[in-house]
Amino acid sequence: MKLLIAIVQDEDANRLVSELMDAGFSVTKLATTGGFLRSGNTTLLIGTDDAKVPVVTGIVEKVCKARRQMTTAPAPVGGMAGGFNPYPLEVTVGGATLFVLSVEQFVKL
Ligand code: 2BA
Repeated sequence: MKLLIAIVQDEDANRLVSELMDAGFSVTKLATTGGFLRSGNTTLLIGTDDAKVPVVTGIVEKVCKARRQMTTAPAPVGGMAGGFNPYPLEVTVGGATLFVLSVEQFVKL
């Protein structure tokens, strides 16, 4: 068995959960925050058989879109004063960040 951890954009999350559930997968949805943008994203936990992992990744790939986003993440500046100043930066977020973990044991009590 595998546990897939999928970090996706909030805009894609509801449709992704619906498509996964329609395909027969169990899903847990968590509200999370990206460390770089410090803005909300969604993390899904999906436990499934090894053989079905490609089905899950296929659905994630179909639903989750890459988007460009502006940020004012703090970045280091030079000069005598040094320190951190915010400056605008454009980044491409997503489609999705996926981790696939082997599950040692799966128990429902
Ligand atoms: P954030 O950390 O908010 O990152 C959002 C986007 O900012 C990233 O998109 C990437 O394009 C950019 N970015 C992140 N760190 C950067 C840096 N040090 N310098 C320049 N640009 C940077 P994605 O790569 O698609 O990641 C989307 C979200 O997935 C991330 O949100 C984070 O919540 C999660 N994530 C991505 N890689 C991860 C990893 N290795 N471990 C844990 N979470 C991860």
